[in-house]
Amino acid sequence: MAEEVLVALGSNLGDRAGHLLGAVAALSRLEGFELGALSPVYETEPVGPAGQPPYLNAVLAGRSALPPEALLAALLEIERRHGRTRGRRWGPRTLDLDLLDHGGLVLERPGLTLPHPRLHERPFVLVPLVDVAPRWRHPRLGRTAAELLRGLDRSGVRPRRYA
Ligand code: A4P
Ligand code: MG
Repeated sequence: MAEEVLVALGSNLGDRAGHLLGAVAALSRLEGFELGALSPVYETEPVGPAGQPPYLNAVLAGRSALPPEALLAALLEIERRHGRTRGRRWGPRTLDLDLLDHGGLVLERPGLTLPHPRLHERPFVLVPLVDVAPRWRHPRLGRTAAELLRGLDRSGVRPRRYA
């Protein structure tokens, strides 16, 4: 049975929008995955080591017949095809795909923690999460993304405007 899943997308190197859209296209072709809503793309100040370029971030909702480990393996493979190399923790990257939630599962295994362990403290994840899943609740904390955002500084997360 397919589960509702949420995937966070981030890029701060190269053709950032191209990497995000390439990931969405790759997921649309993934057997056992059905594309749902895609949030707007936000330009966000980097969290982590100083001196990195700004990120583009978005969140994608979908349904997955793949178990969480298999979906994560597919996400890592898509990252790899987009030239992702693993350097510094939280360092710059062409494409970062994080599995935020998989059907409300709570688990901690080597290589996979669900829900994503840092999502509740990151405005660059929570702002687009409100867009695609306003009724979603954090499986451990029981709060919606909008509730989790209260008290966090979201000034570093800006919708891209071209006017
Ligand atoms: N892993 C475990 N659980 C998960 C999960 N739920 N989803 C493991 C995805 N991966 C999960 O990740 C390291 C390992 O985490 C993976 O191999 C997987 O087995 P990684 O992507 O190689 O390392 P990372 O991304 O450098 O570290 P980490 O801790 O995942 O960083 P984050 O939390 O992803 O943060 N600032 C802005 N503005 N926007 C961003 O998108 N991203 C980061 C990275 C830092 N600063 C940012 C942004
Ligand atoms: Mg990651």
